[in-house]
Amino acid sequence: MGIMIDGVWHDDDRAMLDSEGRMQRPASVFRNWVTPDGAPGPSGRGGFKAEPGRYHLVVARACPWAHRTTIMRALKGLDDMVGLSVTHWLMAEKGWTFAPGPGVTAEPLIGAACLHEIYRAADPAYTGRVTVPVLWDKATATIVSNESAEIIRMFNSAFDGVGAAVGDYYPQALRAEIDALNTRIYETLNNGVYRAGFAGSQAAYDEAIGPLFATLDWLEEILSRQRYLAGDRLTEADLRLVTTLFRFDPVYVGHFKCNMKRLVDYPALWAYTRALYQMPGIAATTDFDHIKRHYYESHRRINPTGIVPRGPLVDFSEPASR
Ligand SMILES: N[C@@H](CCC(=O)N[C@@H](CS)C(=O)NCC(=O)O)C(=O)O
Repeated sequence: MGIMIDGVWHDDDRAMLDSEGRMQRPASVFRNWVTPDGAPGPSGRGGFKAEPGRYHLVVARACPWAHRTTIMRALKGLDDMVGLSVTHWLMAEKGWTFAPGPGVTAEPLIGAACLHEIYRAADPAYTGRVTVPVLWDKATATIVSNESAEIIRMFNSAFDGVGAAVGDYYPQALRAEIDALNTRIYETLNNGVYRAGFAGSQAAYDEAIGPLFATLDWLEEILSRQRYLAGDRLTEADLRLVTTLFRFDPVYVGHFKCNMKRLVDYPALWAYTRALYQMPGIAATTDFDHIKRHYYESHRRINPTGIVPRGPLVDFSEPASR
């Protein structure tokens, strides 16, 4: 892990820990929005009109935040409209790179070898973390957004007038419910696995692990009586949850010490996860090889040998009758 200061990359392995050993995730910096007519969105500045071929998404297949954006891109039929580059799975001294490897796609925008070059191209004085996902605007050669929660909202509706697939995953009538689900799931689970895994003290780990499994128990209860989190309709809340669930048994149980139970021990959650995995377009966005190798090979502070375990033997294509 590294950080960029005034447009210069520093290979600084300082973990994002506070004085009590708690991981802190800094807020994303580029917060503009693509909108149907280029008007400003809820944050940032305007000028980013939805146009086929204008935008390009940079992701790491390993990253659960980036994974939300590729799932939404697939569900909304944006594959031909928004380009895609995939980084190498290893995040080491140069941060995310485009070093050749299976499943890596080179970056056609500025010919960058490393993701930090794209941040510097967007802002020569950029200071902050260099994270995926990144939504790049080819017309103005800048980053529109590096916040996954907002990129999926743009994809959900901004391109509807220029040929996106039908489907609203953030319907007006369910927004309050989706927002409430997102808040608890983000704090205790999406980010909770990182808070447990990167904890630098027993107290910080203990603080994360209880609420994490309480949320899984709560979700199991919800999903044993209804198909999706907000009822019978697939919403953004499901897409945000499932990228963490895909990684749970392959990575978080072992690497992040989230091992009070496995996902397969939750019958409803496990069937729900498989059902989502098997929806058209979703499996193709999921690369378990990148996922496992990224976490186990990159985080040397918590896995100094870089050894990638062979298991677990879980089968996401096992039929899911729900
Ligand atoms: N809030 C961001 C978080 C993105 C994020 O933290 N991505 C991780 C990968 S899973 C990353 O690129 N980390 C690199 C770093 O922090 O140096 C979002 O949801 O888009």
